[in-house]
Amino acid sequence: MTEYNTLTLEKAEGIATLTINRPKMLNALSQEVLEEVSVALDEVEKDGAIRVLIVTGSGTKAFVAGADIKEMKEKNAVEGTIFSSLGNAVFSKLEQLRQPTIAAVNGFALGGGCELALACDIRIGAENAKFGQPEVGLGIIPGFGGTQRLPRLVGTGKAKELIYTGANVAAAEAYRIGLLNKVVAVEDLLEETKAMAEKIIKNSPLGVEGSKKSINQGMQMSIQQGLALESEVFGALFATEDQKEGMTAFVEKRNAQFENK
Ligand code: CO8
Repeated sequence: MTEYNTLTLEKAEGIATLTINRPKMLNALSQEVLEEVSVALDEVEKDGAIRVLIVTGSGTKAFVAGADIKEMKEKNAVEGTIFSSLGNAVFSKLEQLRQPTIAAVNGFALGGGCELALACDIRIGAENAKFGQPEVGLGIIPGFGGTQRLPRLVGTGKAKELIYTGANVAAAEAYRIGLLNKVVAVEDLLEETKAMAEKIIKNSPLGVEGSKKSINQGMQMSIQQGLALESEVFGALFATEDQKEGMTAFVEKRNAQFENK
């Protein structure tokens, strides 16, 4: 198993939990963190026993308080572009991971932290969650996908307001605008996130992964192309044993036993 310096990767009962682990720096994303997240994602992608990935931050104060400003401070234009490209490559890998992903947002999710949560499929926030894209206050713009994923999630007007003002959004408002799927008590965050993961795990892995592929790729296409993709993914599943099992179990009034084939 790979050893990580800046994160932990735990696996239990089909769920992998990736925890960014730099609590003294509020889990800020350095180059090393991004490189280790990339390796951890490869590990999860390849692990046939893992059905859902949870992404969170250590401690209760911060999910991730952004890219590491101290490390970024002296970068020049070329280095800035390289750092942004690294973050975008890693977060795209996360977005396209085979398995569904849930961000468990504990405390501050600012800048690159908000962008990390945006690259996950689903976001559950503790009552102390706070989202924001404060980059314009630092003389930069969001550089790990915020200008692209935030407007796609909450709409262009709201995304522009959040990015231009750099204002923080508390959990209840984040839920209202669709940035959070659910808000839970601080002490229940991981338990509630695991409960959602367990609901997903009860369904056919091929069905869940096919849905993710169809939604993610379809969002990049015209609706007609997206519908054609949906029909293709839908049809391919009729060649699987899990489709036979799922429908037979319904007719026989029993729970399906999916085998991921
Ligand atoms: N980077 C580096 N260190 C950080 C960061 C950060 N993003 N956030 C917090 N820390 C450090 C603090 O410096 C402090 O360290 P020290 O004890 O050595 O002084 C420690 O963490 C604790 O933080 P605070 O003392 O500041 O804690 P407070 O409770 O007073 O405040 C806040 C908490 C409000 C979260 C505050 O820490 C803060 O504002 N942090 C920065 C938030 C921010 O601006 N994030 C956006 C960063 S930019 C970004 O993410 C761009 C992404 C795209 C990059 C593109 C590349 C070109």
